[in-house]
Amino acid sequence: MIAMKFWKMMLISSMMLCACQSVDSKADRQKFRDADANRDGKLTLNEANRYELVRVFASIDYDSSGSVSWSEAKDIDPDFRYVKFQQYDRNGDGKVVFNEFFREQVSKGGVKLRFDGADVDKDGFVTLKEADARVQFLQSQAGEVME
Ligand SMILES: [Ca+2]
Ligand SMILES: [Ca+2]
Ligand SMILES: [Ca+2]
Repeated sequence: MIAMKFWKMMLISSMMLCACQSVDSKADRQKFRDADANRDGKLTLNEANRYELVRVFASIDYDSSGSVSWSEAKDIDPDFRYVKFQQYDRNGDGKVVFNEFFREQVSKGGVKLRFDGADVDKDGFVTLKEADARVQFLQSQAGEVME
């Protein structure tokens, strides 16, 4: 198993605002539609957080039990501290359920930085057009890095 830093999962996960892994803009558009929960053609930070964090959570919850145990967290990041796990586990039952994970991540900003980066006109929404532009920008950056 690949050891990944717990908090880096956020950066690695492939959302349309990231596009680090994906160079398929069709797939990115599908992700945008999936993330747009109320189908109004634009994403709020809350929609972006929910969409991305559901995926991150699912990738940490290896046995698909609906919660992340201490051993699952430890598998992903051997350096992950128990005190941090306790921060996530608000009710102290030894399991981190999605709502606990979500609250903790959002309290740290969630995907806010990337969201703000994509929200070019700063109206609090990321439109498909803005998401497309962001993907193209990131692809051009990735191209430069590879040269
Ligand atoms: Ca689990
Ligand atoms: Ca718990
Ligand atoms: Ca906008």
